Amino acid sequence: MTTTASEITYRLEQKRRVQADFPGPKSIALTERRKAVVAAGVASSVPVYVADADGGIIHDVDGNSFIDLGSGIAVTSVGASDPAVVGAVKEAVEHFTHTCFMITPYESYVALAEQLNRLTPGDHEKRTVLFNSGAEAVENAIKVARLATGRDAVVAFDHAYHGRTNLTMALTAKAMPYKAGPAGSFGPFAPEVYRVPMNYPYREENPAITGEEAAKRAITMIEKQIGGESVAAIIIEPIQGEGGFIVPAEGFLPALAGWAKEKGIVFIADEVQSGFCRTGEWFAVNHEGVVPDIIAMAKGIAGGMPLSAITGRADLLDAVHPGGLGGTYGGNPVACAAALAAIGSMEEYDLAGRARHIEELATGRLRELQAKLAGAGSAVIGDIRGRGAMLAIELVHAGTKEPNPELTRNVVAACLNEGVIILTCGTYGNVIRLLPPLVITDELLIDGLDVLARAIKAHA
Ligand code: PLZ
Repeated sequence: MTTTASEITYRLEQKRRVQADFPGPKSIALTERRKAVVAAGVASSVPVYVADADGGIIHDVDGNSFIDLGSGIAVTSVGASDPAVVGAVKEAVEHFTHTCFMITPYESYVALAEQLNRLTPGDHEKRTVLFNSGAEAVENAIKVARLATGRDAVVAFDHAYHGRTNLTMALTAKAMPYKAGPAGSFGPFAPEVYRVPMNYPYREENPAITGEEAAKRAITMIEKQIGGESVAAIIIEPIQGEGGFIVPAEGFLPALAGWAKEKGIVFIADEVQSGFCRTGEWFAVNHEGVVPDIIAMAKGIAGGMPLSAITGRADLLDAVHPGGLGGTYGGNPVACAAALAAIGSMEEYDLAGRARHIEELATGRLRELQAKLAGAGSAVIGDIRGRGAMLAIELVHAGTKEPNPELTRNVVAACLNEGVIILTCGTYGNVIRLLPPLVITDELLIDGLDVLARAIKAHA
């Protein structure tokens, strides 16, 4: 099994190097240009502009190099310029950039559907449809579930994130910034969306609640407030992403999926963030042997090229009439070629194994830090959780469970100053998330984690 990235070759030197005064002049000039033309609603968390990226490193236009612990939000699992992906893209683009699969189809779409049907959990007959973004995949999973069941209601969870389009905003739990802001709301939102409690072990009122009990709590609410026979779909992120890398207790997902099956409800796993080796398995549901009826995928699927997919039970997907699903760009041939190559790299380098190695390496250090801080009377690390290379640290006010978003912001800023890009998440804005490219070297990861540890100690 591959547990080091030593077989992977890198184009850029895998080293962090930042000047004291970044952003440099080129990035500052680009920020000025941008202000005049790009809408303010699109914000960037790092004030530098990218020139190049490879492995675990991002170079900016002024010659700084940063350790990437975010992968462009869990996208560049195989790196941002994996030679196999780059080669496949070049090869594809020299032949045709687009023809539209709904008009003149091509092989790479079919080949990718074969791969996704093979890799997704379950050995039942499956069908796949390709799209462009995570939100589009989620929307289409719900379209299919509603048409196939003839039911309207869709159940989503507390802390859920499913996208920024109208239906996916409705499915998303957090108002600011996704659904509303100081200037108003993006609503009205899509109807027939219901929200039930998630199992958030760290923040459960009864910390002893089991996964089964937490599932029962959600199921009872669905039965009382909607009625099981009115529900088309239950959609859930097996590990919640934007909501805080929340891993439900063992038994929660299987109990929900089992009940959905009994009631003829389509169980949709939104694996947009957790899929494609990120959690140490091809999909996060695999950790508990859960087989979703439909699985929504994007992000890590195509080495950075925009592509998303739904794969699910053939009887559900084929219930939709010809012409009922599609889109101009869905399954673009260049993106399909990239996905086939990215999947090839994941297999060749055993990136699921690599994700498990990252978990081992990182959680050991983080737990040590947690204990050290607690011993010194500043227990600000409330929780360390996650699977594989989808790991989180929940920061609190010392000795309490009160969220500490200020500390979180300070730590992220301190890391950036040292040349380490770290993302946050969480309903309360107090979760540091680690999503390194799976091809990151141990040395670079350790360097990044050391910077993070120093930042937490300094600001705790
Ligand atoms: N489902 C589980 O994580 C995207 C978005 C961040 P798109 N998450 C990052 C932001 O501020 O926009 C995501 C996800 C899950 C769906 C989506 C949506 O995927 O490709 O961004 O549409």
